[in-house]
Amino acid sequence: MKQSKNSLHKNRRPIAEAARKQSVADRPATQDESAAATSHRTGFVSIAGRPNAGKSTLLNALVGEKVAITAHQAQTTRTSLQGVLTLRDFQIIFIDTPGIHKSDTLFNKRMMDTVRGALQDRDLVLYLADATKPVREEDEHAVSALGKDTKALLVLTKIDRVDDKRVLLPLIQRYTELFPFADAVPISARNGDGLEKLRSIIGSYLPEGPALFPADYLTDQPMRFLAGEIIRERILRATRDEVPHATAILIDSWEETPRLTKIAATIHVERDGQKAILIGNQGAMLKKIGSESRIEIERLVGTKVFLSLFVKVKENWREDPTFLNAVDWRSMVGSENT
Ligand SMILES: Nc1nc2c(ncn2[C@@H]2O[C@H](COP(=O)(O)OP(=O)(O)OP(=O)(O)O)[C@@H](O)[C@H]2O)c(=O)[nH]1
Ligand SMILES: [Mg+2]
Repeated sequence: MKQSKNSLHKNRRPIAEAARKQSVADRPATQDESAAATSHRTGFVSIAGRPNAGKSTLLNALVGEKVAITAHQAQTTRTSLQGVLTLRDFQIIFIDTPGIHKSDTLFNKRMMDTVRGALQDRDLVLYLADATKPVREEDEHAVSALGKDTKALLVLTKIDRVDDKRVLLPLIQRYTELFPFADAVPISARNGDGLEKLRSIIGSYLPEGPALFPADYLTDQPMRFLAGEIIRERILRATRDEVPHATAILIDSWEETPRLTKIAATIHVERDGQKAILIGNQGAMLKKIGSESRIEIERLVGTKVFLSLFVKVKENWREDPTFLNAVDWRSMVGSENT
């Protein structure tokens, strides 16, 4: 990473500023830019794999900023999201995706639809597999999500936890029997091993073309989404078992003034017991989640933040099409009937 561990800024500019530039980014390149771009490469690269493989951690390491939340629980990422890496000779638009698993709830089925969409029409797919784990049936199932015409690299993750590197070759061979991967790269997003090599291999697969986004553009995620995800990450880290999976955050209101951002959000859970856990003894848990989230959101938006959190039980929301349809997962906003 180029900057400090807690950095939420690119070139010392808040993500907020970069995100607001989105409309500028959508403009077509001018003739001058196109002419100057003969050796420049730009492409879309999706990051896929089983839950917990290290996809979001790799995305953050590749772009050098935290654009996606991560956690030791499976199924942390719930929708596809962008992280853009701009270097002198190329721009890579990475798309992080939810982990591929056999979906049980309606909510999970929709997550898998998102993955399928994110794997189509890409210049390259990085298929991530945890190098500390043997290949199982779930891995075969996940690899089968790659379309037969997909150009994909196998990325073996977490090699900082593999003492005997001789296990990597048989793993690569096994995965290559499942899919004709164009190349295989062992990496550790934690200590940076293999990332430089990965970046340059990715670069070689990108088509020539001008940059699509300004150099400081980082992500397509709206502020509300980023704030909602920060709250969810705090919950993922503070709770266990079913609570993280049963949690959905919706931003109820967002008021900005130059020095203060007032945010109200509702944490939906499925049962009374989960609500009690989230509120905690005399409200201690909710207070902790609220204050930790507020500090991180303040870094994100660049103003003081006043954050109000509410907890609400919405029974079985993961199976409830009305609730799922009413929520826009990209902006974390629900309609009245949520
Ligand atoms: N030791 C080590 N741990 C890692 C590495 N990369 C990721 N992890 C850990 O693996 C866990 C899962 O990481 P994520 O990046 O959230 O995994 P993911 O594939 O995005 O997971 P989902 O969003 O649930 O599909 C976290 O606890 C990370 O800290 C790595 O290179 N080394
Ligand atoms: Mg993830």
